[in-house]
Amino acid sequence: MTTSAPTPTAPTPATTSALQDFFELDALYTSEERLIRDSVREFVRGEILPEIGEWWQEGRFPADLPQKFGALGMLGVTIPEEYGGAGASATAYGLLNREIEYGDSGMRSFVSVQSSLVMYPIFAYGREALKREWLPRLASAEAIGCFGLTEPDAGSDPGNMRTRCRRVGDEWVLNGVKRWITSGSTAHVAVVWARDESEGTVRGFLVETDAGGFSALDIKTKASMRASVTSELYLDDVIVPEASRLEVQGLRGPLSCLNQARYGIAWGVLGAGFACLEEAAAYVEDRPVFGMPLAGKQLVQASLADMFSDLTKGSLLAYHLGRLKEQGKDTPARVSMAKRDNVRAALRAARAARDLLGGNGITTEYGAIRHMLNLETVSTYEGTDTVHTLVLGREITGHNAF
Ligand code: TGC
Ligand code: FAD
Repeated sequence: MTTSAPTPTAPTPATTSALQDFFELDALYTSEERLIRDSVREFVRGEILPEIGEWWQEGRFPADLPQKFGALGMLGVTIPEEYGGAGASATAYGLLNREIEYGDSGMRSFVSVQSSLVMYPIFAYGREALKREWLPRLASAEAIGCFGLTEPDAGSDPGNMRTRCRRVGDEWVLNGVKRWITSGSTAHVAVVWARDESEGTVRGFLVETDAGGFSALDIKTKASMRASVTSELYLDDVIVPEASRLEVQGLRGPLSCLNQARYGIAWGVLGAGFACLEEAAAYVEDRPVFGMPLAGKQLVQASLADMFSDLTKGSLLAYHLGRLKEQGKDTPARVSMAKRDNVRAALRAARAARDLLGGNGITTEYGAIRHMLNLETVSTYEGTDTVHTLVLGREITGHNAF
């Protein structure tokens, strides 16, 4: 009897995990990283996907979601266990973001802000008592946080902020307006960045939102990120104790927080992109056109192939950046490249999927247009596409072209 090479199996449509893991990254994750990913995946499939179209149409972020995220251990996953976090790796945080954004970018926004923009600065720059008081409550979502950097006239250029702080004895007085603040009106605490009136430097504060003179108003006219709370914050002679001042000075403070959140976004958007690719691949298989499934048409396959390649390359980039981050090598320019290019890849995938779904693609019964519109925000926040392009330009040339 002669032996022969194994017969190749007939081509079948790729399964979910095959599409998302074409280069076998799965084998490189630790068992803890896989566990975190799988538990978030199950939660998103069971609790987010069946409802998200309706929440998005209604412009609603359900009030009980934060506690569910907290109970699952999704908030502040990289913060040490003694402060209520899971002490998990940067890669675990990335995978978590990818899974939650498979559901919706607004859900990931909540997690990003709570973890990277509120818990991280408290952990990195807060005094011990502040960490002990707030981090466990933020991890369980007993307390919700927001991050106030952007202002009506200072977005890409936060150095132009108008919000001011003034020291009076053992307290600080804050005045100003912050705009486009995720979770603003639902937050119990706000990380607020303000310029010191006497020293000129930028300082950060943890402001309790029930303090006198603090108020928040939601922005209701969004055609993007509809299942996410976005607010304007008003600070009118708000008094903050010195103990709630973060121990960092200059723009380095807020920008170091953005470096954490942008890293998470570089992973997160892959979830939205893969959701679009999978939806489009399933749809074209079932959709008859000119006597055959759309899936049999060359131009349709070309569109799917571009999405697949873009998202796979983005996955390799995110994975490698995660391992670099675990060694402290997540330089701002590396993070800028990953944020910019992975958002571009996800947006291209969402637009292509929207197109392949034809008329059905404009309804929220499918995910493509919701992801596409959400990703327009993701392209703008945490540094616009242009800001990250100029960061990379500066890295190459040494010239600051902002
Ligand atoms: P520049 O002179 O370059 O830097 C000032 C200081 O900051 C340091 N630095 C960073 N540190 C850590 N991470 C980064 N990514 C950093 N980028 C800069 C820098 O080393 C320097 O430190 P030092 O100690 O020498 O003083 O500052 P610049 O004024 O020229 O501005 C540079 C620019 C344009 C890149 C920066 O302003 C910028 O990133 N602008 C975009 C602003 C932005 O991204 N805003 C986001 C607001 S938050 C948000 O969108 C949340 S969305 C939440 C959600 O729902 O998910
Ligand atoms: P601008 O800075 O005015 O930019 C307008 C245009 O000019 C853009 O195309 C930009 O790329 C371009 N541009 C800017 N500079 C240059 C240049 N030098 N050369 C060429 N072109 C340039 N902020 C927070 O602080 N906390 C939050 O929680 C938060 N959440 C958000 C949630 C949502 C839904 C949105 C939409 C925004 C959120 N933001 C938040 C604000 C976000 O970070 C800003 O919108 C973003 O940084 C851009 O600022 P801007 O809107 O003022 O636009």
